[in-house]
Amino acid sequence: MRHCASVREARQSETTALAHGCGSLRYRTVSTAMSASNGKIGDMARVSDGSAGRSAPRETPKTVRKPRRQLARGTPPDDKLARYQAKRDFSRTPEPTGKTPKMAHGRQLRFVVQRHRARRRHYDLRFEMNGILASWAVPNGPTLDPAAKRLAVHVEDHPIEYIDFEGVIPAGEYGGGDVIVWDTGTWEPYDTDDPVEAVAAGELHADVTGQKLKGRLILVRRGRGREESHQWLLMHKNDEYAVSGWDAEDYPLSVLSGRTNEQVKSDPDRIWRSDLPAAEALVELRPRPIPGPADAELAALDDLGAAGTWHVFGRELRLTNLDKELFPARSGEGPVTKRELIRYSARIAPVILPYLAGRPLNMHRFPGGAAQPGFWNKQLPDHVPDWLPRWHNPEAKQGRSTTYLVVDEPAALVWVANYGALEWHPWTSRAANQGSPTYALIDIDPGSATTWDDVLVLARLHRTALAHLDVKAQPKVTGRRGIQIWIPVADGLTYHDTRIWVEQLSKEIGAVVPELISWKWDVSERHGLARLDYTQNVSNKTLVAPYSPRAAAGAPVSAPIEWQELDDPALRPDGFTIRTILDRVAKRGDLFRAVQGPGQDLPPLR
Ligand SMILES: [Mn+2]
Repeated sequence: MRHCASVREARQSETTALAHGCGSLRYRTVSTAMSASNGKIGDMARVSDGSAGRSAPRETPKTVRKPRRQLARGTPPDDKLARYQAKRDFSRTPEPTGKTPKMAHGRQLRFVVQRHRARRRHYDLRFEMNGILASWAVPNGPTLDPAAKRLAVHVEDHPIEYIDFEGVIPAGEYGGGDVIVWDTGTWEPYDTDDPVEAVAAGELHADVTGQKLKGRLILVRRGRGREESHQWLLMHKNDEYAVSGWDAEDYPLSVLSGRTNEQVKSDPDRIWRSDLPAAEALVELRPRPIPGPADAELAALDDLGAAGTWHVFGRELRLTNLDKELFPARSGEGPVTKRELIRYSARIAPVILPYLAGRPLNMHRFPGGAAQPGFWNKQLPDHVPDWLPRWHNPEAKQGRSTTYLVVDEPAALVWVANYGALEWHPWTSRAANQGSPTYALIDIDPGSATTWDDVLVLARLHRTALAHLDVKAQPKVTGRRGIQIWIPVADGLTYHDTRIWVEQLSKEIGAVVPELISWKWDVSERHGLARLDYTQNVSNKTLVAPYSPRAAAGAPVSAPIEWQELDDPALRPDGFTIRTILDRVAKRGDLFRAVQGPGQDLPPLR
């Protein structure tokens, strides 16, 4: 075992210096690791200093040279940025347009801090400059504490594609471990127009505007004149943003997802293949989250009169009756207006879209508000905006709905809210494969005599059974009186398969508590008992989407819960509303995300 004394080794990579505690890994420089990967990440290294020789294995640590202004060869960073931006285009979210001279392509420069757990936990502080990410690994994390001096190991420049990476790097690859975006925002170099030069000279002052970090960070290479040194100190100026004793470990959640490293590790959205070229390294395991509406867009909605045109998510929507009270008040609260519903639809869109995209939507409309009777609207009318995504059902029978709305983009959900659809019911199957459900549905449907405690008993029995069967499933309260459980199922199962399986499970559970359950179809024959409604597992039958409002006083929502919340005496089936659920999502993430995960074969029940 060698020690970490040499700068060379500290410099090799974050993997060796930090993740592997400097001793256990065979000698392996970043550049050899990169060149071993087809030399293609070497492109990134070349970009970092404009030198052509960087893709070759290096025996010595990076010598900091004065960078060339022109890149001799390799992929120009402009192209990389363009590719990156092209990848983001689908979200239709306009980028902020800064006007300062220190911008990349009309944008302000970005920075990111990634909390990275490899062999050892550390924080990677990265500043966008000259098309790459200049990077430091900070074992104890950046701080707002003006008295603190943090060791910051200057590591290889990273490709710009990495700037919003959150996920897992496979074990055995460079940086293997889990990564969250711990903080991100914009930055400006202070007292220089040439941050690359400042880094080369060993001192960078950066004014950062992140969600956690604010104010001026100061990075200084240790030992002036020792250009070989990769050990820097990171400090925070004693400015208006300084906070004594501030510790990064007290703020462990991702600013992207609200998740911890542990949560990301156990259920990642993305993988970064360090062994592939930067442009190919990102492997999306789930659809990429869509950015929510900008503050300015929300303010514009607030500023509209009773009707008007709202520009949001890159679309133009004609909104009407914005001050109409759609949901009666709950005690102690005001009624919920249509404007508030529309605002909610825009803000929840990034969270709910994975459950709606690609699926025909049955809309439960209440144009007169939740206090009036509603009706189902499946057929999309002809007079709607051309851009609304839709699906024509090739198997529609005579006289049935032929054209369905498909909420493939967030603006479509805003349209739905403006259309008076208070409840959103996506199909269990995707339009592209309408015979194959992606979920099996369990619907604990309380009768008039069923108490909330009875519902909880039934839900806990399902929890026990599903855990015993090793079937991954997620519960949600309905926003009315019940609980539903969604089970992601493997491709190729039919509605017949899911219906039979859920029926068998329901019958087994019902046999444990026969006093709570009726199997009668007719409500009048159920004597107020609950029903376990496996018949929802059929084409064009739907359950309300997670996060959908319900047409009831106070605008309750169908809220995903964790299994252990079934034991929480404070849990209520309609306890979350469009006024409270966004805070819950911000704090705890999307608790229904397991349903988006890989489907399962349903095990035999007997
Ligand atoms: Mn790292």
